[in-house]
Amino acid sequence: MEKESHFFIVCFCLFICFKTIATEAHAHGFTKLFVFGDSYVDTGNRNFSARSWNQPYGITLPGKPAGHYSNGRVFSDYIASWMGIRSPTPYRWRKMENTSLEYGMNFAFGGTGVFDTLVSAPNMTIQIDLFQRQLQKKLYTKVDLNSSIALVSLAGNDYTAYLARNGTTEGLSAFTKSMIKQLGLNLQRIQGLGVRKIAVMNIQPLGCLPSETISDLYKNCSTSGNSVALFHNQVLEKTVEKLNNKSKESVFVILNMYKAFLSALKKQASQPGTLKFKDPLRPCCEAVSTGYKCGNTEHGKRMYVVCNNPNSTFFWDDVHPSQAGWRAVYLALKSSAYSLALM
Ligand SMILES: *[C@@H]1O[C@H](CO)[C@@H](O)[C@H](O)[C@H]1NC(C)=O
Ligand SMILES: *[C@@H]1O[C@H](CO)[C@@H](O)[C@H](O)[C@H]1NC(C)=O
Ligand SMILES: *[C@@H]1O[C@H](CO)[C@@H](O)[C@H](O)[C@H]1NC(C)=O
Ligand SMILES: *[C@@H]1O[C@H](CO)[C@@H](O)[C@H](O)[C@H]1NC(C)=O
Ligand SMILES: *[C@@H]1O[C@H](CO)[C@@H](O)[C@H](O)[C@H]1NC(C)=O
Ligand SMILES: *[C@@H]1O[C@H](CO)[C@@H](O)[C@H](O)[C@H]1NC(C)=O
Ligand SMILES: *[C@@H]1O[C@H](CO)[C@@H](O)[C@H](O)[C@H]1NC(C)=O
Ligand SMILES: CC(=O)N[C@H]1CO[C@H](CO)[C@@H](O)[C@@H]1O
Repeated sequence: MEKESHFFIVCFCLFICFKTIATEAHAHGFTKLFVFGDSYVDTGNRNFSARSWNQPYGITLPGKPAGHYSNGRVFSDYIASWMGIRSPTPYRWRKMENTSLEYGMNFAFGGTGVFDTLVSAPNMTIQIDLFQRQLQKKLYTKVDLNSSIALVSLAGNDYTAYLARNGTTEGLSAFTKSMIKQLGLNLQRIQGLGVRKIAVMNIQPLGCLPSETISDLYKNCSTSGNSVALFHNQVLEKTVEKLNNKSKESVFVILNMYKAFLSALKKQASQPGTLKFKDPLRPCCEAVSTGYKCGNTEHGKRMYVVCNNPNSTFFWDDVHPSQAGWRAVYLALKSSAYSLALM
């Protein structure tokens, strides 16, 4: 009972708050967005046991937890905004009253990967199955899909799971190759269903995540972490190039998150109108000690601390950018020549 009313209040807030993000109407000729991925793009598919539904997530927008792994918006919200549409409804809420399916659907689940990870939620294959089922129900037509974008954010949790299960980075390059091989097959499947453009996020500089830099008091990115990401991105680029060579027009576009993260982290105050993050690798929400994460409580006591102004940090928690961080990443991508290929 209590959970249910909480659910409706949250939905209503999301509806009001995330509605305001759409500014330009169908700015680039695309009308729908379908999202596959993890916490970087999930807008509420996980159940209430996930930390995205706990305090202090959502503290900036909508002011309470709303299933986003950030203090507010996540990356998919910004892509929807770029398209001039409302952020697509999460799969989990597709049957809610007042849920519009007009802008597409979000199939992303925080914690998931190309392969199965430490979180038992739908992997990429299952997410595409869910999408296919909506098409079988004729919720979206071929014409709809021909003016749609698919956004793909996966692989980060595959690495987390590999390291947790295996303990070392030995054999990691073989793992990268087999994972991207599967990712490539999945991308072809999305293409085969008729989606016009498929934007694939490459992997962020893993060595710069607060979970990696905490041991160094958030001073320097780890070069070994970043080289894993660089190798991943190299293999991904080749795979995507091959897929594009096979199709008549370039269906696949890589969004260079690696470059965009680094550029956003380096932003200087001298550039007017842009954000400057003072201690860029330090997250806003920090656990009080190892073994805890932002959002954890014990006997009702918070096991984390939150900074004074979440708008002033690039990272929100140990692995996720803040809303301000995502905005800076989005602006960096928008200004890079490569992302123009999406238009
Ligand atoms: C995805 O999940 C399904 C169901 O749990 C599982 O059968 C399948 O092997 C997984 N796919 C991959 C590529 O790991
Ligand atoms: C919530 O989701 C997690 C991960 O998918 C799952 O293990 C758990 O059983 C779910 N809990 C409820 C109450 O549905
Ligand atoms: C998709 O749209 C493009 C551009 O509007 C058009 O050239 C193409 O024929 C369409 N394809 C399908 C399958 O409708
Ligand atoms: C762990 O590393 C070993 C040695 O490189 C490799 O053979 C094995 O496949 C790895 N385990 C997993 C789960 O990938
Ligand atoms: C770490 O960062 C500090 C200050 O930013 C810098 O002086 C130092 O050279 C860096 N160390 C390494 C190993 O990169
Ligand atoms: C894709 O096609 C271009 C031009 O034909 C070619 O130079 C390139 O090697 C191809 N890439 C791959 C990965 O096959
Ligand atoms: C943080 O940013 C949001 C959105 O840009 C704004 O609405 C809010 O007032 C800001 N909060 C603070 C404390 O500056
Ligand atoms: C906020 C909002 O749009 N509410 C609408 C929900 O749906 C009912 C019935 O379809 C409308 O009457 C409300 O205006």
